Formats: sequence, C-alpha cells, structure tokens
Amino acid sequence: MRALARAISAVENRALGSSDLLKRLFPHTGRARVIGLTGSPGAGKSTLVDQLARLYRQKNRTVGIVAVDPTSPYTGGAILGDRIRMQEHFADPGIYIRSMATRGSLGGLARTTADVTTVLDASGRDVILVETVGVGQDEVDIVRLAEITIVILVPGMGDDVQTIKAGIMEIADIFVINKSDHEGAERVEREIRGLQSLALRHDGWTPPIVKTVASAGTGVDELGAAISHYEDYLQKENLALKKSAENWQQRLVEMLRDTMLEKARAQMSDAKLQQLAAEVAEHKRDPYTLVEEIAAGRF
Ligand SMILES: Nc1nc2c(ncn2[C@@H]2O[C@H](COP(=O)(O)OP(=O)(O)OP(=O)(O)O)[C@@H](O)[C@H]2O)c(=O)[nH]1
Ligand SMILES: [Mg+2]
Repeated sequence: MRALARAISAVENRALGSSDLLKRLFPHTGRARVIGLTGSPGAGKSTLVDQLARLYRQKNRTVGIVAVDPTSPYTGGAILGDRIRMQEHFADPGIYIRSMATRGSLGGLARTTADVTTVLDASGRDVILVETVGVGQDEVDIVRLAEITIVILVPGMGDDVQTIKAGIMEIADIFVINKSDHEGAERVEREIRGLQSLALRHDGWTPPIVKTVASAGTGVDELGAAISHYEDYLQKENLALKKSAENWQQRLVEMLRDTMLEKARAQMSDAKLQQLAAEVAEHKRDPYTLVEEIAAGRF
C-alpha cells in the first residue's frame, strides 16, 4: 500500500525516475478494467463511484479509484465530502482511493491521470474507477484511457440534453440518469433516445440508459449488469483491442506533443523565452522562423 502511494506520488509529481518507473510498470498493465465516469458538477459521480466500489468489493474484486477533483468554484466542498464518504472504505485494503486536483497539475491532467491509472493497473487492481467532471476538454481526454465510459445526467436539465456537448454524447458507452428520484427522469431518457436515433455508433453498440438513485443505492445492480453486458459485447465482437488501439492513437499523439514541448522548453530558460517574446512583440523577429528554429533544435 505504501509503495503504491509512493509510486503514484512520483508519477503525479513527475519526480525524477518516474518515467523509468512507468516503463517498467507498463508490461504489467492491461489487466484492469478501467471505467470512466463523467458528468456535470454535483451529478452524483462520487456517490455512484462509491456504490460501484461496494458492488465490486462484494464480488471480491479489488478497486482503485481516481477522483479528479475540479477544484472549481461550483464544488467548493467536494474533496471534503468525498473524503468523509470514502473514509469508511479506508479500512478495506481492497479499495485504494486517490484524489487529484486539477489546478496546479504538472503536464496536463489527462496525462497525469493516465499515468496514475497505469500504476494502479500494474499494482493488480481488478477495476479502476476514474471520476471526472464533464465541463471541459480534459474529461474527453481522460475517457481515452477508459475501456468503458459512463456519462451521468440528471433530471431537471430542461432542454439541456440538446446542449450537452456533442463530444460527451459520443463518448458514452452507458448513460446513467442519476437522481431519478427527482422529477423529469423520463424526459431526459426520451431526449437521449431522440439524440441516439439520429446517430448510430460505428461499433453497432446502442448505449443503454440506466436510471439510478445513487444516494439510496437504487439501480446500482442494473448499472453493474449494463457494464458487464458491454464488456461481453466488446469481447464477443473483438472490439476491446480495437478500442484500445484507437485510444492509444490519440494518447500517443498527446504524449508526443508533451514530450516534444518539454524538449523544446528544456533548451530555453524562462528568461530566454521572455526575451524572445519581447523581440517578436517589437517585430525584431518573426515568430514563424523562430518556432521552426526551436523545433529544429537550433536554439
Ligand atoms: N436526491 C438525490 N441526491 C443524490 C443522488 N445521488 C447523489 N446525490 C447527492 O448529490 C450531491 C452531490 O453528489 P456527489 O456524488 O458529490 O456528486 P459529484 O458529481 O461527485 O459532485 P462533484 O464531484 O462535486 O462534481 C450529494 O449531496 C449527494 O448525496 C440521487 O440519486 N438522488
Ligand atoms: Mg465528486
């Protein structure tokens, strides 16, 4: 447990030696089922993660949880709430929970989350649940590391299903309408069905819609069944590897971008960058040539 915590801190902080660690851990990964849960602030993601963790523990599967906390103005007390709720799991070594703050993360949240997931996977966790808030690009990136993505909606969003970013609709393998104890769950369901009828997925899967009341544990078994059903579908249609390759194609581009940027930045101090920027501002240099030169390592 302590080694795991230290390894996660190392990759989170991009500590010296962390990339060697990741290289050595990678061959031990690929066993865990990575499930991403995304949805708007307060939709009940943490409550649902908590319920799913219970469900998997009942089945004797070990669980890792990565909660990406937005540290946002809308959810001031979220971390505290999560901590308190999850406290009861702390006695269970079969559950490992890590919250990560969005703000101040080094080198991109998506990257850090992926690296933390790699460590958890290598540690032998059976299921890894990744919670992210669906408000930006980051969560779309983060789902690329999940084999199964659950998008959580809540009633009372008015016509908002229409305005949910298209990206979010496309990434859902399973829809959850949480807070189904509130009025309007059927309406949200109808709207999702309406949108689904317009666009078929290329893999032929129609994402099921599961209604839950996470705070009461209602619908959690059904959600577990929907997850298993999708897992079976991926297996049966030989889609797991294909999906993983698609995810990796995106992630490799991101990793490459990070690495090349780091390399370019390593050649140049902040002071130098500041000076060059001033020269461009004063039109003493053109930025196009400058960037080409930096990229070519001529700086
Ligand atoms: N009525 C009702 N309340 C719920 C349900 N699920 C969760 N809640 C409550 O909604 C609030 C937010 O739940 P969280 O699980 O913290 O939501 P979250 O999506 O993780 O929130 P952030 O991480 O802050 O974005 C809590 O007070 C929960 O108890 C539900 O199904 N019905
Ligand atoms: Mg939460």
